[in-house]
Amino acid sequence: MPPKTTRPRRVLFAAVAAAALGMLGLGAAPAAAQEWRGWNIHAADYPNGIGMDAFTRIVGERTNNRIRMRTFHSAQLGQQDEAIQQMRLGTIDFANFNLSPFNNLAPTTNVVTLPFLFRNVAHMQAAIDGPAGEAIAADLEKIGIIALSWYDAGARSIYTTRPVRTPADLRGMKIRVQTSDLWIDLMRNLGANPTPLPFGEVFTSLQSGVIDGAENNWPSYESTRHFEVARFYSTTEHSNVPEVLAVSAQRWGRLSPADRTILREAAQESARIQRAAWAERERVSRERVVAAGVTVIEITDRSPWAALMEPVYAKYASEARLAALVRQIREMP
Ligand code: BDP
Repeated sequence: MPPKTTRPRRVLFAAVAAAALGMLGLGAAPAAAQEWRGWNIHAADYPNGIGMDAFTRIVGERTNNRIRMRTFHSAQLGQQDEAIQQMRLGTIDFANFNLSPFNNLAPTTNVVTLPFLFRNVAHMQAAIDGPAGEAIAADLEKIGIIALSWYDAGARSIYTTRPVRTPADLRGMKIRVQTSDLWIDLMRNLGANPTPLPFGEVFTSLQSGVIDGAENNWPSYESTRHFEVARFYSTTEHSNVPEVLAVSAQRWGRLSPADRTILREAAQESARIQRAAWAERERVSRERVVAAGVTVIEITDRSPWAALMEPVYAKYASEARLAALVRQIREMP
């Protein structure tokens, strides 16, 4: 009979070997079903929630529910900056993020946040589905986030409690921005007083007068009911920053190549669904806020606004790699 100690040691060795193979992504997928937790800042019926629910459904179907995903909508797992930290730690497994809160962490995300860079949605999509997306995915991977596909987020415009027609009207107004240095400088150069705040605090801050306005696309302006307090929407369309559907590198590292392919393909399909839902919701949201009596101030000449953005480009896009990417995006047909 072998000594009693042999067996546990062999079991231990097998467990270590399996873990090592798993870490290398070489082992077979574990038999036990995995439960993945997903983060979404928006409500389930927002285009991004629709896209994420499609993603989790497709992954479940194609893995016979070996990978079971659940999205916690409406920021149930916290605000965006905390969620990014949780993704990096692996306590949140997947998420949809706007790229601006990565500005201070992943340099190339600054490029797609830059004001007045994209000519239109098609230009933004071509950039993010092409060179910009590649560069950003590489940067995000360095901080433990694996980009799988890109969502639309339309054009962002300024909305306020008093009418704003020119940058001069913004002078001294407290305008909420996302937590990003670029956004702070962007708003400061437009003449406003930038106030970084989490998305979930904007409504009460508008109500209590802590801020005089914010900036966002039509669907966010409408779905958050900010339009009930900030009644003037000026179509500055100053930024077209896209969004990412991403997975934590912690999870990704343990997936088999076949499962990675399933997730990538599901994410691409989810982006197509999100983009279609986005185009429709932009139209519907605009109609809803207009019907609710919002004053839309059409900014037809954006050149006085764009002219003020020179220092933002100088500060955030002058490093050779970033400047080259800006040039490449501008030269896209
Ligand atoms: C919305 C984005 C969301 C951001 C939010 C914001 O979809 O991810 O958190 O803007 O301004 O358009 O914070």
